[in-house]
Amino acid sequence: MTDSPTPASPVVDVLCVGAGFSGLYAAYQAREHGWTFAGFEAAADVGGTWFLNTYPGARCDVESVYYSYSFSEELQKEWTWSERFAPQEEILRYINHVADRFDLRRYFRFGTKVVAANWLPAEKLWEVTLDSGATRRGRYLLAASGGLSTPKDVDVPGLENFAGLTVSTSRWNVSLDDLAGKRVAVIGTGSSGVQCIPLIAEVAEHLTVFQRTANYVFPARNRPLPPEVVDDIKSRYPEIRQECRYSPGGIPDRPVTDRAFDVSDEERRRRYEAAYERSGFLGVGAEFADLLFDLDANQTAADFFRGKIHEIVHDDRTATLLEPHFPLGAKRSCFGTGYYETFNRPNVSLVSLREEPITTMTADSIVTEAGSYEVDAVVLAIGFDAFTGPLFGLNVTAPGHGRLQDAWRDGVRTYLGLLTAGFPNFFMVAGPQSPALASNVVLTIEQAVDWIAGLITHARAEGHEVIETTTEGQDDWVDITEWTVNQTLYATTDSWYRGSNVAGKPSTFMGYVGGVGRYRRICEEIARRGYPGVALDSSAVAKGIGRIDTEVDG
Ligand code: NA7
Repeated sequence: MTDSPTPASPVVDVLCVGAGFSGLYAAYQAREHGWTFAGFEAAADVGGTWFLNTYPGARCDVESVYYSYSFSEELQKEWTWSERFAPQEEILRYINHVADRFDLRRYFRFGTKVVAANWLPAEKLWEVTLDSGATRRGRYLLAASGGLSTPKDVDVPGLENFAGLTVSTSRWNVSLDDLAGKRVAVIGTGSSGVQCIPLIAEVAEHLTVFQRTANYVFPARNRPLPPEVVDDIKSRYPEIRQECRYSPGGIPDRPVTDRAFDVSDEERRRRYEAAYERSGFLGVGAEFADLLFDLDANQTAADFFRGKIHEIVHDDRTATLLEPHFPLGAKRSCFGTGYYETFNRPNVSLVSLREEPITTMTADSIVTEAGSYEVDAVVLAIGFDAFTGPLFGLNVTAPGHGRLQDAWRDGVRTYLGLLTAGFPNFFMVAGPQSPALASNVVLTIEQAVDWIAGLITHARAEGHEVIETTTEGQDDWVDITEWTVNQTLYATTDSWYRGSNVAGKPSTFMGYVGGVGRYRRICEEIARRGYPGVALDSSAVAKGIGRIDTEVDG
């Protein structure tokens, strides 16, 4: 494997965008397969989302012992996570450790943005254009650009009038001290807002939280990991990882078969209390088998949760405004530390943008339909242009199909979330319509890279240069993802899962929610059958995917 172009061999096997969890593992696998690899990363170093999201309190919501690579037994033995949910700094340290441990940094050029990618049909090559104007060519193009890496365009009215400090959680470039003693506004109450709000409240003179949609914020119950727990997990890692790979969410499952109304009100309440104490993705929202499928069942969990807010928050009106009003779990729940308790502080107030939308801002205030709030600093925690934002930013273009954003004008269309019709030899790692959004994404990334490497190996072994999905194969996968999500309450709720957080974005559900294990079995079966729905040099074993078991893993 070579790490940089030479005049004699300018074409690499794999061109890759991004040096986060996906890109690093892709570089590792490329080397294992003996393929040349050239990676490009816009940021100054490895880490992807964990390099950029450095806001106070940034922390993963998947437990650290699972949110980590499983490909190397030595790596999982030697790395020790310190807390149940790892903070951003520790995850970034881990990613740096992996890059050094496996000597992967050398395959990437940092501070280098890919601004265009063009398929050259005659040469059967991709050519990427870098922000320097230079170009590179390669046989396969891998988008390892992440799902939540492109911030949503700022759509807060009048922000350009504001003269104070403005900072975004997704591009944090100040210190908490810069907010000390100031009147601070936080706009947005998704995971990012929920994590930074309690810490900002501790230093601000006054914090005003501007909430549009109240979310479910479970107590994370983060804690240090005792050495004996870590030792036990390390001694069983291979079996734990195997269980995760075939689980619904990519973390060890806690199977339940009974439904919410199978038990008495008292029993249900007792079970929710225990689940609330346990917390995590296998907490209240996973306590009964029908909670994500049946609105009435879900309502019992949502009611329980709303009661908890009122137990914590002293002011009744504030507690009522904090109540979420969509099915629990239908968009990603948040896990916070002291979130609702923060609203009991005398220096914190809540503004509901449902009651009083922002109309504009002045040099020193946020003006709503009901009044004006003087602030010195505004923290934007307004989220991301999920999945398609990073992909469209690459301006991936294939003759006859235009740019990816043209091909997906009416919505995302993929084959397994990994390929898309009309764009040969182009692969997405943990892309839209993969299980990425509803999974422990590190596992999903490993599985995607492994499957793509398997397909490339298969094609090369058969002497084929061009790999693409058929339209029929892609249509089948889109049908499967839509059928799957329509079984669930995910289909009922607006969120970045559906693209509804970005104005004008077509509403397509961005993930496959049938379960990580189910998806893996589907991918394995497709590979075993010789890749139906994939054409190699224009010939396919079957144009469509064919019959496949698509039940939803609960
Ligand atoms: P999210 O979850 O998309 O949250 C963004 C929040 O910002 C959410 O409360 C939005 O309200 C709010 N928002 C967005 N635009 C505006 C405007 N213009 N005015 C007021 N409020 C606004 O992003 P996060 O970064 O918190 O989390 C993303 C993922 O990262 C998370 O799911 C985890 O997987 C990790 P809305 O709900 O749209 O009404």
